[in-house]
Parts: sequence; structure tokens; C-alpha cells
Amino acid sequence: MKGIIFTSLADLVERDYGIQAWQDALDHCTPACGGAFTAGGLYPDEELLDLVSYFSRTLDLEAEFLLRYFGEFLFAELAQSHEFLVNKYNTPKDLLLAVDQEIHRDVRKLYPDTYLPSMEYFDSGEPDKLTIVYQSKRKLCALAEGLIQGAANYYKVDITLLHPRCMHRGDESCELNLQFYER
Ligand code: MNH
Ligand code: ZN
Repeated sequence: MKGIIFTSLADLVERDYGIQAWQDALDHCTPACGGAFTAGGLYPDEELLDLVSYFSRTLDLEAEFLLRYFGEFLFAELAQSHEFLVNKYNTPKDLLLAVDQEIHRDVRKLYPDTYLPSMEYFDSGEPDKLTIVYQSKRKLCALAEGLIQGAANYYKVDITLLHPRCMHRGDESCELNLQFYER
């Protein structure tokens, strides 16, 4: 998992719970790098999942809730550090439709060693609806939900999101049905 994901998690924990909370998590999870994650580095997926499980236990919050909350924050950080990747889209729907074939394609050019999810789209043509089919060996669909919410926040648009099919319930992939509402 790219280091930018870990450095963003550190930013969120330090913002909401203070730097000692992040240090306590590192002391408990003991990542191989000792916590010296660099944005461009590559680290075992398990180390992210260990940190999420640690916070789930210590904060008594479901891991899915934490991943969703982190995804929302992560999008804002990714959009800020990769403004050039997002500034050509005017709506959350346009941006989300571009993630797989444009944004993540450019991410692969920037960071050739990344493993990115696959996303397919089903667009009924109704401007306020979009279905995304997410698939990844990491099964981070809760993070995807948060990133989608973060994209909606970025454009100040409200969304509803249904998740009728899910890899965590035995399905091949996750189906995310989105509806967008102008504020
Ligand atoms: Mn995206 C992982 C970049 C927007 C879904 N994304 C990653 C990683 C990078 C990244 C880097 C880490 C890859 C790795 O660890 O190997 N993503 C971006 C950038 C933007 C972005 C620069 C926009 C700016 N990503 C989005 C949006 C979604 C999304 C919007 C919404 C579905 N990305 C993901 C998911 C992962 C991910 C989910 C976690 C990896 C996985 O699921 O396998
Ligand atoms: Zn799912």
C-alpha cells in the first residue's frame, strides 16, 4: 500500500486524537518501517489493516466506519496533493467516472508500483445517478465509500449510496449505487 495512504491516516489521527495517539498505535502495531512512512514508499497492506483494527478496538468503532471516515478525509488530501488530477472535472459524477481510466491511470504513471482497484461504471444517462462496480484483492469497499463521499464533499454535493452487492458478503465485486443531490 502506497505510503501516501499511511501519511494521510497519520494526519487524520493527529488531527482528531493528537500525535500521542498515533505514536501509541505505532508502538502497538510495530510496522517494519517503525512509523517512518514516506508518501512515495510502499508498505504491506496488512500494516494498514493492523492500524485500522487497532483504532477499531481502542475507539470501539467498527472498522468499516473508520475506513469510511478515513476515505472521506483521504480524498480531500489526495485532491489537494494531486490538484492537477482533479481540477478538470466539474461534478462528482464526472470525477468518479474518470477515476479508473484517467485518475488511477495517471497514478500508475506517477507510482508504477501501486496496486489499484478495478472500477466499472453503469451510467443510466440520468445525470444524478451512477453505479460503480468496485473490485480489489484488498476489499476496501468501505474506503471506496468514504472516497466517494469525499469527492461529493469536494463539489459540495450530497449523495446517497447503496451497496447491494459486496465482496464481504461473498459477491464477486461490490456494487455501489449513487444518487447525487445539488445542495
Ligand atoms: Mn484512489 C488507492 C490515488 C481517487 C478509490 N488511490 C489509491 C492509491 C493511490 C490513489 C496512490 C494507493 C494505491 C496503492 O496503495 O498501491 N485515488 C488516488 C488519487 C485520487 C484518487 C490521486 C484523486 C485525486 N480513488 C479515488 C476515488 C476513489 C478511489 C474518488 C473512489 C472509489 N483508491 C481507491 C481505493 C483504493 C485506492 C478503494 C484502495 C486500494 C484498493 O482498493 O485496492
Ligand atoms: Zn463491498
